[in-house]
Amino acid sequence: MDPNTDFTNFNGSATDVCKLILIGLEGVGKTTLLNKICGEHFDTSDGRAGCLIKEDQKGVFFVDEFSRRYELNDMLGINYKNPGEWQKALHGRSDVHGVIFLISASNPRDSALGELPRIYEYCSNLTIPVLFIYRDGVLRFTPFIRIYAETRETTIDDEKIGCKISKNEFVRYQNLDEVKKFIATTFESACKLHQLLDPIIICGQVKVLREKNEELEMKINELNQKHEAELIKNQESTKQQSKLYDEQIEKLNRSLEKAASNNKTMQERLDHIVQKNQESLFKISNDIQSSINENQRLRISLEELMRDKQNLEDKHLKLMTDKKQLDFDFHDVTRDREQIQEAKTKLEKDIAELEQNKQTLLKEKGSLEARKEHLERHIDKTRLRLEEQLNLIVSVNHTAPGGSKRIYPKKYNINGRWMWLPGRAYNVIEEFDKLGESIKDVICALRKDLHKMNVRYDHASANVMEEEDFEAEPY
Ligand SMILES: Nc1nc2c(ncn2[C@@H]2O[C@H](COP(=O)(O)OP(=O)(O)OP(=O)(O)O)[C@@H](O)[C@H]2O)c(=O)[nH]1
Ligand SMILES: [Mg+2]
Repeated sequence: MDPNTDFTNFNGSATDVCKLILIGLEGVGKTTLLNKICGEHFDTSDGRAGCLIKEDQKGVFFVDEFSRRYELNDMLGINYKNPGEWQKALHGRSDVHGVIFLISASNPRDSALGELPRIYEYCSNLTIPVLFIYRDGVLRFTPFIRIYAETRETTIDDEKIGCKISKNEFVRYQNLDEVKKFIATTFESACKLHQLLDPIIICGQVKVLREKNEELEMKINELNQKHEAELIKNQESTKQQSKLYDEQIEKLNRSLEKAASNNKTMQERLDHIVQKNQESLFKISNDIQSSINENQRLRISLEELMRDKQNLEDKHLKLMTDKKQLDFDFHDVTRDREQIQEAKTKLEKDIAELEQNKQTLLKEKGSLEARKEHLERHIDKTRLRLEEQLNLIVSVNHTAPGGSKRIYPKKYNINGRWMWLPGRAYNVIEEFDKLGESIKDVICALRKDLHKMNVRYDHASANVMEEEDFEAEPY
């Protein structure tokens, strides 16, 4: 990239752009110059036919040490057969800082272009700078710079004449940097022209304008003379006027003296009023002082009231907190009460049930006790009967020595004493013991039943003991 088209290094103000118009004959190389200077790639013509120009065809470049950016605006080539056409290009342009003419001074078409002197005259009348860049040859128009192009000779087929022709083809510019710097120097401090004037009108009217200018100067002289005469006249009338003013001033002084004496009287009255005012002011200030005192007192009592209010508010807040807590407690108590009520109802129901069970059990107990008593009585009876029979048997068979039967005594424990019994009696006793054992079993079973009933009754009423514990107890 050309360093002059790399704007990353540009240190000038972005808004400070110098707009330049590039004009010249068709095919003179305007677009080529713009492309090379600004690093653009707009279409160029082949030098014979006018190239169609894009709208707003322009490029920007800058030069080191120059703070501005330079904008080159390409223009449609001027057709030498069409004199005055170039003015269309310039007419109506605004925001332009300067004009660059690219000229091929050795081209015979330039001499045919009668416009060039007129353009030059037009430019001399412009307030913006103009620069002529000569592609080749030099004419008398200044300021100018020569630009040198490197070319090579090529042959091309010319379709019109149907044969090959040789042509100098453009390769590059040799002194492009020098040209750029020259452009930058020329337009360094150029100011904007807001509206380019119509060059034809300007050129044709220069003479007329000069004549008009002379006429105007003569008129100005006449007006000056007239003005001087009027000035003298005015001075005299001013003198008379000043005399009149003096008289009026004297009159005013007299009325001023009168006003001064009036003022004195007024001053006395004013003093009187001031004195009165001071008295009432003193009174008012006393009132104000007492009001201030009263106010002070009220403020103190207000502060006390505020403190009381604050205390009350604190208490109120505390009471509200307590109330809230009590509300919570009340809610809990109500809930507990309901639960207790429910439990109580359940317990009452259980008690009623237990009472019913108790009655049933008491009934069962009564009948079992009756049965037990009956059985005990029966046992006692049976035992007595058996003991009687035993005594009988013992008294019959326990005979003295020398009896007919031999009795084999056996030991038998009666009431803690060991006694000798005959064998038969022993068999009876064995039978008796067996009976006693079976009766004992029956009584034990009855006792167990009774005990169970007692336990069930106690458990149902007092809910203290478990049924299994009683079963484990020995009888
Ligand atoms: N020999 C030579 N040829 C040049 C030079 N500058 C441009 N050319 C050639 O002239 C031809 C026309 O160039 P352009 O840049 O299109 O000219 P232009 O003034 O823009 O033309 P229009 O837009 O038609 O008015 C091109 O073929 C360029 O290569 C130069 O300095 N010397
Ligand atoms: Mg062009």
